[in-house]
Amino acid sequence: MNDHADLVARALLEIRASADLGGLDEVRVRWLGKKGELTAALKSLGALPVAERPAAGGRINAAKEEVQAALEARRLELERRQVDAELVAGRIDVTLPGRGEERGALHPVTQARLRIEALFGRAGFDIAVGPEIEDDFYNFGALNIPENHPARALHDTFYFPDGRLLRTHTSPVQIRSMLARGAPLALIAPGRVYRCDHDITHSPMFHQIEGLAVDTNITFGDLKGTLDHAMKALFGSSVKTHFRPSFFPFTEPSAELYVTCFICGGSGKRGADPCRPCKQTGWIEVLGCGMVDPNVFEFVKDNGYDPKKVSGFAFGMGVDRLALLKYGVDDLQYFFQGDVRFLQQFS
Ligand code: 2NL
Repeated sequence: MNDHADLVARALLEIRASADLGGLDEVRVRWLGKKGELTAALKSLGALPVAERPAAGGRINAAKEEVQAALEARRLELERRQVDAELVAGRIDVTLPGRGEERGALHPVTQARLRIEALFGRAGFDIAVGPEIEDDFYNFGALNIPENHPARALHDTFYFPDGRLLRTHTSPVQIRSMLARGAPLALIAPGRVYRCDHDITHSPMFHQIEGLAVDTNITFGDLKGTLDHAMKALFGSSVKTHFRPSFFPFTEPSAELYVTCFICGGSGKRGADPCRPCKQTGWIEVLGCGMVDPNVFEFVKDNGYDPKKVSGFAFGMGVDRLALLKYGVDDLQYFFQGDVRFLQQFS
């Protein structure tokens, strides 16, 4: 009996001392293998008197089970240690500096949008956003563009089978804002807009910023002063602005805003060559604008926009086109390719 206790104690010592799974397996073979010491002890039972065999056999089996249990526990522990070591060795230190990964930059359209948002923000305009999938009412009806109005054809609208559509401008955001907030209000609505029109200078998705200011006694003079100030902040204090009559269903009167060409400085020439961005006119069209048509207020008048009491100005500009002009990019395609070498030029 002492013999067995001694054997088990020695086996347990060896098991605890084994430092890896290979060493542990050698211990297992030494004690429990075909020629192992405990196996040999079992085999020696035959030499005992028959009466003693069951008791001795039971003791040896108990010893064997104790050693087996210790081997199993040690195996699990060593396996866990091995996994831990592998995790430590393969751990990614996120605080290490990268290996020459190149930095991009904010997309020029994003930079232009942020600048425009900031400058109108300083003038007291809030930023409003809204859904890109719209109902006919918000995109057209409330903007004084009834069904069969020729302006609808110009918008090249993407329709869903259920009659909803991808907004063709961010004006519906302003309609929603007027319905939600009441007057007075001043906000700009930046966002993606969609038109089924795709060629070298048009993308079916582009970016627009519209602006709207409504209060009692807002005048065309407020429109001119605000936009003149905005253009100087955007393109430099030396640009001049110039308004020409235009037409939009949602504004009356309406105008196109031109700024002196910041490529040629208004001369129409670049050295001996004609200036291309302004087509030699010295002026570049940057946005459309006007006084909110009373018919638009009619649709929201229950929320504090009685057309007899309030007036407002509105404007809309294409951010992609402005960014092309401002940063002197000669091909719209670059804006949609995500090439980091292109973006790096704007960091
Ligand atoms: C353009 C012209 C414009 C507006 C957008 C607007 C919005 C409301 C009411 C009245 Cl809610 N007008 N927006 C007004 C004039 C022009 O955009 O050429 N955009 C690229």
